[in-house]
Amino acid sequence: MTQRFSYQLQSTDGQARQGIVHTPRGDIRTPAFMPVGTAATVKAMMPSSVRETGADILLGNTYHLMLRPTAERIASLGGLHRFMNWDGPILTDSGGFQVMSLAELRKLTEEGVSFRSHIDGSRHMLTPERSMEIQRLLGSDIVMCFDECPALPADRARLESSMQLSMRWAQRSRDAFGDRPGHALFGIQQGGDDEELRGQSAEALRAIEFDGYAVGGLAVGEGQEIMFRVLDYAPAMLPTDKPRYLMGVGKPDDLVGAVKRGIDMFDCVLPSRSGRTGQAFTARGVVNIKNARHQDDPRPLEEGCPCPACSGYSRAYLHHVFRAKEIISSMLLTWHNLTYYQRLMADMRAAIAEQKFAEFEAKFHAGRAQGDV
Ligand code: PRF
Ligand code: ZN
Repeated sequence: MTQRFSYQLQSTDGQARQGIVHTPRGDIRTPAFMPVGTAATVKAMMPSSVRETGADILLGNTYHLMLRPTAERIASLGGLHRFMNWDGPILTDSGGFQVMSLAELRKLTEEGVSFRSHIDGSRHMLTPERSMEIQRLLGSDIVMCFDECPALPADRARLESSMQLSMRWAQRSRDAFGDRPGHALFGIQQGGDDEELRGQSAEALRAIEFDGYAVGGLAVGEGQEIMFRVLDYAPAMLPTDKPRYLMGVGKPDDLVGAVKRGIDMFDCVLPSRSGRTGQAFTARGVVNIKNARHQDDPRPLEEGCPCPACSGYSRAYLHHVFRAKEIISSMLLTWHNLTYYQRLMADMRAAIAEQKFAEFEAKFHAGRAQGDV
């Protein structure tokens, strides 16, 4: 039986929304945080462990996987789910954003973007059609449109022509994706920090019709204040009966502010990357485990956290293995950070369901104000 992809809105509190995205590979409880599995792995974690942190869905990257080991190789080995041993839903980003931040000798035309690999210098071309083909070969459950994302600040002319190109590419993505029951295609709103352009972009995407809508083009240098100012109007321009995904965000307080403004899905490398650089997220703020003040501390990283780092080890141990560059340091801190992020999302879902998001938010900020973590 092919279950169709659908979004069920269950409750709202102000602009905040709580619901479920149904997919043939399982439900995604929203607001949802998607750990990043760029190279067919969430670094330092087994897929079963990622699942234990509470993740319902992972993110994969077209750009990295097309270069190594290639989409065709993954397809011939049974697709990305089987390849990386994750049987839940996978969302894949479309590649354009990563080309612009990672690849060399990039050339952008109406057709698409040509570039040289950051791995071996080989030449490649990504177009909306090729991006859809790669994401199909990977077996992605949620496919993202091929788009272009300018860094901020950018002048209006640049934002306008870039947004219009992304909307033409959105139509080409839709045409190339075709009809694939059980698989979803998300449009990506662009327009930078310009309300009128955000409106035009939303209108263009709604006319094409997608299974979900992303807010792209944020967290690209503008800072939280401007990002929140855009999120005060951008999500409401998108359909209420489809999931809304804020791409590449963010810090815990970004997630809370974005959920408050109507966002349902997030992805970010921060919890996993920080786990490898010795930064741990807690309800009272960030703990730098490399700091010498932890070297004799018998307390857990975070009291009450159910993760293996907190239930089995002291801060002194975590400090030691980080300093000694032991592999378990990355494993334990990543596990903790992903657990922290998933508990944050679960707490927000519960607060929205009980119409207590304002209370949740006050408590969230009060915990961080205590400091001294
Ligand atoms: N577009 C795509 N991927 C993205 C972004 C975008 O605008 C961002 C912006 N924060 C992160 N990842 N396709
Ligand atoms: Zn923990």
